[in-house]
Amino acid sequence: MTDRDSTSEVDQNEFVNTYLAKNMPFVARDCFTRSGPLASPWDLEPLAEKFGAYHVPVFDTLFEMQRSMRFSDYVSAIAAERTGAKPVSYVRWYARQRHFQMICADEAFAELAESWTAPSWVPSGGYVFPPIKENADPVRDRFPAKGFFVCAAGGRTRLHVDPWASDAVLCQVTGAKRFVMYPPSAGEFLSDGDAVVDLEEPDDERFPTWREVRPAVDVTLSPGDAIYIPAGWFHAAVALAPSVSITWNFVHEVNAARFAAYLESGGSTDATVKYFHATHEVAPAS
Ligand SMILES: O=C(O)CCC(=O)C(=O)O
Ligand SMILES: [Fe+2]
Repeated sequence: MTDRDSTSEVDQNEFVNTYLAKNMPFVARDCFTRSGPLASPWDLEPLAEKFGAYHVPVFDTLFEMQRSMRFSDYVSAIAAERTGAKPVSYVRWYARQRHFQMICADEAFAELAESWTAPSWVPSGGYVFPPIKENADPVRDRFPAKGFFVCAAGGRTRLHVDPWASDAVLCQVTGAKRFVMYPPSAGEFLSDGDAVVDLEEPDDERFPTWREVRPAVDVTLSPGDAIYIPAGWFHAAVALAPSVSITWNFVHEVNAARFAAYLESGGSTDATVKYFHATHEVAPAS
């Protein structure tokens, strides 16, 4: 990445043509606004006050849900962790992205709609997944894997590639987070086809060549920063302080062919793909 790839002076056209279309990562500093309960940079308490009674899903260091707990209990557990108690894992509180989903963050997102804005370089239309042609806004529209991610310092997401041949944006709201990315071409070193190496607890026997590649991106995100994660890129994150991020996935029409190939190779039966196709059906003309 060059310095140019680490500014916020990029408009939607440039983002689409220089980064999205070329599958190149992008870090933007101080590029979205927070207010209300999302504004206090090092503090989860205002969020816990507002949403403490909600049950939120708690995950391992990847996408395996372990249990649910009251958000207030989770925030208390994080506070205890600062004083050395047993570590708790990672809250991934997703908006609805499938028909059968026990816990949804939709109400919380609706209540926080005035508390943040998406970065201005985020396209306001032209999506094929979800199929929103214009006036798209990640603040109020549903997107696949749109969620609040909350964890203590040390909370992390292991190295992985996102599903749906989709891109992602992650906005860092609270606390610092280290973010590492490798290009798709590093896959033969990092993955055996089934699993991907865990950078913190590597299995050198199973992944003997993983040390032969270096991350193309290794950045610390601060509150107000955002990162674009292109499809197929391996990425991992670790919180350096108690952390809140907002993230979502999407496919823009410049990458429609790639998404069509994904659908053809079996993706059309995916529960999230089916959900977004069903919920965006255009009403018949009257
Ligand atoms: O911020 C993180 O923990 C990583 C987010 C991510 O990569 C994902 O949810 O797919
Ligand atoms: Fe991811």
